[in-house]
Amino acid sequence: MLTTAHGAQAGTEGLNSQLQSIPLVEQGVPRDPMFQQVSPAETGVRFQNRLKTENVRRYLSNGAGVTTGDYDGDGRPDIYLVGQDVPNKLYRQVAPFRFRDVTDEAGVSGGDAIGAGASFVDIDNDGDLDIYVCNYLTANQLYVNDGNGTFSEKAKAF
Ligand SMILES: [Ca+2]
Ligand SMILES: [Ca+2]
Ligand SMILES: [Ca+2]
Repeated sequence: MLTTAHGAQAGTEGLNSQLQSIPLVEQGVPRDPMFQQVSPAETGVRFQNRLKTENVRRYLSNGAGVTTGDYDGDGRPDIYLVGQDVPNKLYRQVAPFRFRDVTDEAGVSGGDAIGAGASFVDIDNDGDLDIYVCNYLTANQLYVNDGNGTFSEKAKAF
């Protein structure tokens, strides 16, 4: 027996006749996975955020980061990966799901900074994506897109 807010009592048999049981997932039917793992050999992305063991307790919990965006305007998203004890990497997508490491020619490695995160953003509103990098213990970096495959670090200027 159930009691309503008004104090009236209702039999559970009456409620049961109004309830329906609907399964959330059809059981026994395999579903297509939403994601598929693609190997570094296929993509060309070989980045690893390897930590020095002496630094594990200092900033392991901070993590690093990744951002994606089409910095060169060719219609294919590119990837910028942040390293803590390793240089950051910019991978340009040169063909569908094929990437090339263009970090050095683009000038966006982050140097010795301990990276903590990054975002693609058009900070100067000129139509191309720039890269803002957050660092641990050192100043953040702002790589402004020169429009020719290279970037200039201009955090102080902004
Ligand atoms: Ca691109
Ligand atoms: Ca820009
Ligand atoms: Ca620009």
